[in-house]
Amino acid sequence: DRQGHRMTWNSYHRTSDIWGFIDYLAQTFPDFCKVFTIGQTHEKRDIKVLKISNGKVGNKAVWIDGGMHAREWISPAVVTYIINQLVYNLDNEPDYMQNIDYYIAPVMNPDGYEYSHTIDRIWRKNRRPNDPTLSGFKLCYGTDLNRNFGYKWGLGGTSKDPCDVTYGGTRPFSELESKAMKEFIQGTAANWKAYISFHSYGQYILYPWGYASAVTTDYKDLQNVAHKAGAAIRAAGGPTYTIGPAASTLYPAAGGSDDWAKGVVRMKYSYTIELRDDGRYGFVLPASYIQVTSKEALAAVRVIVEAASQA
Ligand code: ING
Ligand code: ZN
Repeated sequence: DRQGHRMTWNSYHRTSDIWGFIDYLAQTFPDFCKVFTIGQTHEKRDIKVLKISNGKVGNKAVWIDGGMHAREWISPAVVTYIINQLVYNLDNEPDYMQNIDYYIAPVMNPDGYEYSHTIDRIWRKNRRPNDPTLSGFKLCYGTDLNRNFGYKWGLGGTSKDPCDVTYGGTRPFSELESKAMKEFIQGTAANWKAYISFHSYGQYILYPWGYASAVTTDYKDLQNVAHKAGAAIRAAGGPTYTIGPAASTLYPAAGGSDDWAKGVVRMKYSYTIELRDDGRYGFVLPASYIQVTSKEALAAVRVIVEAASQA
């Protein structure tokens, strides 16, 4: 194909197209883009992170991920759109956007994502088989990666039954995907200032804590930036996103990646953004919404990155 990759933002793409896209960027712009294969899944798929950086010493670092939950297809689509904008249009972005080291993982759960394309459209978890003795000798697959991170793991909103959709795993970072992410983030000498995880659906901007109804000591900063991001989404033509601490705004859920990013890594601006829609289509959002949803998400990212650049 003429572009050297198969990515578009008019349809939902499989993992192979997404890896092909970021591999192409790293090959084409080697001074600016680098792909890290941070691990492999149970089904032996790569887990990849794209670093985008102008190489300036002193850049702050921002992590963005998508596709932690298989069925939330809008998330990898939006994250790849953001990658495309950062690589091809960074000159037209404000200075604070240019002087950042971005680490972007568009598909954190490739086994689940592929399964949702081929077998079960509403699959959420990864695809590792669980120990049947934990569930009355019934063989059930998958751990909820967003319950498997190691900060207040196993508290509210997480199931101990391997057959449930919110099964948190046998221990923190029991899963290859969450472990790969943890080890990469903690093993990279970056000046982490922001964490953004894209999920769907419901149109929320959530910040810690998710494990229980409590707030961080600096929650006012996170709340202010979230409100600015919400205003930027509306200014971009988007709907109103509901803003607040995750547990009290949506529901309690321990072991989330944003709680770990905040509580352990100390990334100051840690958010989970629930993209479109409000429930009309839910997880099965038509691909015709990719571009509008991506534009508003990018507007929110700009606000969070600006805050990160000043943190
Ligand atoms: N929602 C998130 C979930 O993992 C969430 C919401 C995130 C709650 C972080 C608490 C903390 O359940 C979706 N759609 O996955
Ligand atoms: Zn999700």
